[in-house]
Amino acid sequence: MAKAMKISERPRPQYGSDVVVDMLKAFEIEYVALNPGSSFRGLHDSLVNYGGNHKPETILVCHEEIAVGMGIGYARAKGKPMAAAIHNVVGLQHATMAIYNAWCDRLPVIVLGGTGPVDSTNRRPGMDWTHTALVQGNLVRDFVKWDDQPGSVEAIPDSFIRAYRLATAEPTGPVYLCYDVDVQEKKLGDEISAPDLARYPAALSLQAPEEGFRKVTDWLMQAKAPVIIADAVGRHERGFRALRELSDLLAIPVLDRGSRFNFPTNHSLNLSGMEEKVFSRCDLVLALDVGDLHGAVSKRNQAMGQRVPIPLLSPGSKIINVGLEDLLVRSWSTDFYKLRQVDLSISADTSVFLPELMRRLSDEREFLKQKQSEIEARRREWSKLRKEKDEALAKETRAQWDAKPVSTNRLFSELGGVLKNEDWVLVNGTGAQKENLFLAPESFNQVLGKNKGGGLGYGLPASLGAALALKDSGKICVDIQPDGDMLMTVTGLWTAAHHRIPLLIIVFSNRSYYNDEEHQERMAQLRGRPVENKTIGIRIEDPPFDFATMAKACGHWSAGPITEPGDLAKALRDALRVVREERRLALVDVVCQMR
Ligand SMILES: Cc1ncc(C[n+]2csc(CCOP(=O)(O)OP(=O)(O)O)c2C)c(N)n1
Ligand SMILES: [Mg+2]
Repeated sequence: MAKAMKISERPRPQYGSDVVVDMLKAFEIEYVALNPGSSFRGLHDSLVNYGGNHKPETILVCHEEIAVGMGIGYARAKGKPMAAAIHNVVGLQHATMAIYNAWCDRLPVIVLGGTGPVDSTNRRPGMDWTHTALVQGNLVRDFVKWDDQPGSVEAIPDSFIRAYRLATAEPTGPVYLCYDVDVQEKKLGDEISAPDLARYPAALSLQAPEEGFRKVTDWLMQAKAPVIIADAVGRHERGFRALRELSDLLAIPVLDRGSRFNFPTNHSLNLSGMEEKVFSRCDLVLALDVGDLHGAVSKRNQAMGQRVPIPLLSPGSKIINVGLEDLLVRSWSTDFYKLRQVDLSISADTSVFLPELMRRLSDEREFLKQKQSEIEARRREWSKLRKEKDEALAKETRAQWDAKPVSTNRLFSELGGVLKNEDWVLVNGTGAQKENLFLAPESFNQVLGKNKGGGLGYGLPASLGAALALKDSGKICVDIQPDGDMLMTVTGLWTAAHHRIPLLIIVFSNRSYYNDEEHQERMAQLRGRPVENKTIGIRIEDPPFDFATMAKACGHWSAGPITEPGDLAKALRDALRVVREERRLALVDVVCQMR
C-alpha cells in the first residue's frame, strides 16, 4: 500500500467530492485521466480547485478507452495504480474494452465514475435520465475485482480504502467506484473524520507451505530435464531476479510467455519459441504464473479446420504449478482458460516463493556438488539449441535485409542498433514479441509485456500511460505500434502533445489487419473459395493511412511513411534525438512486410 499522507494536514473538505480527492491524495495517486462529463462535474471541480490539479493531475483524453488504457501502461511501469474518471453510462461503455484488458492482464487501475442523481426527484429533464443506470457498476462487474457506489459522503473513505486494497492485492486488478451526483455535490457541514491509513496495511504476500517447498525442491533435484514456463513472474523485481538465479543454478531453460518480461531474451537458457524441441526432452515443468497452462504445453493445430491443439509434453513428465490465478476466477468471461492438469499445485506469490526456493536449493551443497557435471552437461545441451536458433535468425535476417517493404527483422535490427547505448524501455510491441530478439532486453521491466485481453486499441494508451509514469526517469520509452491497433485509439497522439509525454513510436505499418488476413486465407482454403479475396475488408490501403501527417497535425515530430529500407536508420536516429533531447513524442511510420 502507498505511504499514508495525513489527510488531517490538508484543507478541510467542503463538498462530497473533495473527500474523494483527499483519498486520491492520501494514496499518492499521481494522475486521473478523464474526458469531461457532467456526472462527475463535482469531482472534476474538486480535482482542479480543491486538489490544485497536482498529485493527482488531470490528463485530458479524447476517448474513455484511452483513459483506462493509460492506467494499464502506468501500472505496468510503476507497479501501482493511477486513476481514470469516467462519465456515467456512456463514458463507461467506451471504457469497458480497456477495463476488460486490465482485468485479463491483472493490472490495478482505479476507475472512478459519476451517476445519477440517484434520487430521481433531483434529476434534470433529459440526459440525467438516459445517463443513469441501476446499478451502473453492473456494466463492468464481471471484470473488475470490486465495484462500489457509496451511499453517503461518510461512506467514501471506507469504500475507497477497500477498493485500493483490493486493486493492489495479488492478483491485482481494476476496480470501479461510482459516485452519485448528489453525494459528490453535497455541501459538508461537520468535518468528516479522516481515516488513519496506517490501520489498513496491505496483506503480506501469500507464501507456499513447507510441504510445497519440500516437494518442489525434491522434484527439481531429481529431474533430469526440468523446464520453466514463466508468464507474469517479471511483475516483481524479486521474482525476476530469483527466476534468473534458479535457471542459472540448475541449468533450467525458460520459456517466457511474455505477459511480463520474465527473463533476459538473449540468455543462453532462454528457449522461448522452441517449445516443441524443449518439451520433447523435458521430464518436469515448473509453471510460474501461467494462466493458460494448457496452451503453454500444446501447439495450435493450424491444419484445415482443426481446433484441438496438439499436446507437446510427453505423458511421463510432471507439472508443478505455482501462482495465484485460481484466486481470481469469475463466471462471465472464460479468461481462466482450460482447466489445468498438474501434479502439484501451489497458490503462492512467485515474488516470495522463488527467492525462498532459491535459498533452499543453494543450501543443498552436497547435492549440487554431486550433480555438477550433469547440470553442466545439460547447460551445454540447452545452450547449443539456443545457438542454433540464433544462427537461423541471423541467416533469415541476412536473406531479408534488402526486402522492400522493409522486413520486420531489419526494422527490429536497425532499431536495436539505434537504441544500443540508450536506457530504453519497450512499452509496447508486436504480439509475437519477435522484436525482443533484436533489442535484447536484460533488466527488470525493460519490456512491459503484452496485452492478454487481446482487445485492439491497447498499444497507444498503454504506451502513453507508461511514458507518463517514466516521464522524469530519463528513460527512452519505445512503442512498436501495429497500425490497426493504433487506429482504434489514435487520438492519444493529441493527449501526448497536450501533456508533453515523451515517447518514441515506430508504427509497424503493414497496412493491414493482417492477423485476420491469415484467418480469411484459411477459411477460403477450407471452403475451396478464392484465396485472393482474403484482403477484402482487411487491408488498410486505398488510401493508406498517413500516420506521420496525423502526428504532425497534433504538433509532433514525425517521419514517414518510410518505404525505402535504406532510409530507415536515419529516420530512427533523428526520432530518437527528438525524444532524448527535446523530451517529446516522435513518430516514425515504417511500411513493413506483413510479418
Ligand atoms: C477490439 C478488437 N476488434 C477486433 C479484433 C480482431 N483482431 C485481432 S488481431 C486484428 C488485426 C490487428 O491488426 P494490427 O494491429 O495492424 O496487427 P497486424 O495483425 O497487422 O500485425 C484484429 C482486427 C480484436 N482483437 N479486438
Ligand atoms: Mg497491421
